Amino acid sequence: MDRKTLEKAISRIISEQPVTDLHTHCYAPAFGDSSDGTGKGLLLWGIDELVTYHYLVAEVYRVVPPNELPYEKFWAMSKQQQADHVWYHLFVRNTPISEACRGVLTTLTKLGLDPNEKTLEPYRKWFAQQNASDYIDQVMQIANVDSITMTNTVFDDHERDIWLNNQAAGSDPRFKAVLRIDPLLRDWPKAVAVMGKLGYQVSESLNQQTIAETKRFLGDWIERMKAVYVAMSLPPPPEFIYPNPADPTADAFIEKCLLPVLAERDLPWAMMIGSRLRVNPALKDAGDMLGDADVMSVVNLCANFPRNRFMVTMLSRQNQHEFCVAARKFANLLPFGCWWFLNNPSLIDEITRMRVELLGTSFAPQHSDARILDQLIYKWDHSRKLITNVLVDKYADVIEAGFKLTGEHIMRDARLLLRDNYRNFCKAGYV
Ligand code: HDL
Ligand code: ZN
Repeated sequence: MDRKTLEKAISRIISEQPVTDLHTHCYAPAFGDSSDGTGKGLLLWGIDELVTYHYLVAEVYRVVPPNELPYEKFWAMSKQQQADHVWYHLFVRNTPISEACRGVLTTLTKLGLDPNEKTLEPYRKWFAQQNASDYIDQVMQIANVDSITMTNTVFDDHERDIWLNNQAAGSDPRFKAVLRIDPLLRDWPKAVAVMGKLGYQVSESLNQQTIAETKRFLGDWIERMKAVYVAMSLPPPPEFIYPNPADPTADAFIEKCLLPVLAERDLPWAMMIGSRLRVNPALKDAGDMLGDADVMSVVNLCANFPRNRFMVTMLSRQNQHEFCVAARKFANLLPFGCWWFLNNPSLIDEITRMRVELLGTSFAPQHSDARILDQLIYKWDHSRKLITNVLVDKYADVIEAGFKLTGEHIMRDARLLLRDNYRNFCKAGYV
């Protein structure tokens, strides 16, 4: 097979393979949406949300610094005014060449719109004619996504109330739920207070009763959400290491509460490690930073808890090689995605190449991390192209080594990489 034929075959197969998006911040319409006028809808979509994505807020503050536009003034603007500010400064006054800007261009183009408008009005007119649920179908079809995995933050009062009061919350077949529980390791006192408010007999000391009641809390919410996995975003050391002699409560929570509940229910723990939150609090969600994770902490967990499964992504480029080698040692470790600040072409290419060379096809190369529904379109368009480029080179290498590659091989690998490695690792959630 000559290289041109190979490239065309791989590109077609990768674009035709539906992807199961294993980590997003998108929500089903039952959670309310940004067009419903309440200002509390959790499903964000449309041009004003797309253009005020927190990545773009960070970037617009690089060209219009806070001494020109104080943060509080920006946050006091309406969503439309914020979007107009971002559009002018990042897409008109400057070239929209960053990955987050390029993403908006790709999304608009694939929706059949011209991304060269000088104002957002033409886009607002188009989006005003869409409705949330139909638009979800349209976006999933363009992005070729067969299932969207949510991030359901049980410690967020507004979202928790929706789960407790709205039967429809978990019923949209296009979405799967994930129990997201960061405070249980990042802010134990807050987690105890919330569980106590919900009627669980817990205290800050992790005694037998607190262990039992915390396990009941986890079980109840896994059940209520039909969670396909349980997730946490975790800080770099010294805050998160395992074991952590400086924080016996954290170790006890992991060993006596979380991992036993997950093993009983045969669900993975998704650990997203390296997020250093709010280094610039005035930027809100745009104010987070990264730090190197401690890979040996993941090794210790995989080795000490062979009945548990760990889906892991690390935020620092520095961790990626050691992390890949760790995955070679433990079948209960599934590396996934090029997360957040790694979700850029140069790094996706480097990391995916490294993973294929060390892990073959036994990993999940990407998730979208989409916060705004429309982003599914660009995040998957860009990543499919990058995964294709890596596979073209790697398949060409094995053909040169004498392997007789066929279309069936490529289709099998595409299905594993974009869908089944993740679904098979979750098991129960995708039977
Ligand atoms: O904690 C997470 O899941 C991260 O993905 C954060 O939501 C982050 O702010 C983000 O949106 N990354 O893309
Ligand atoms: Zn995320």
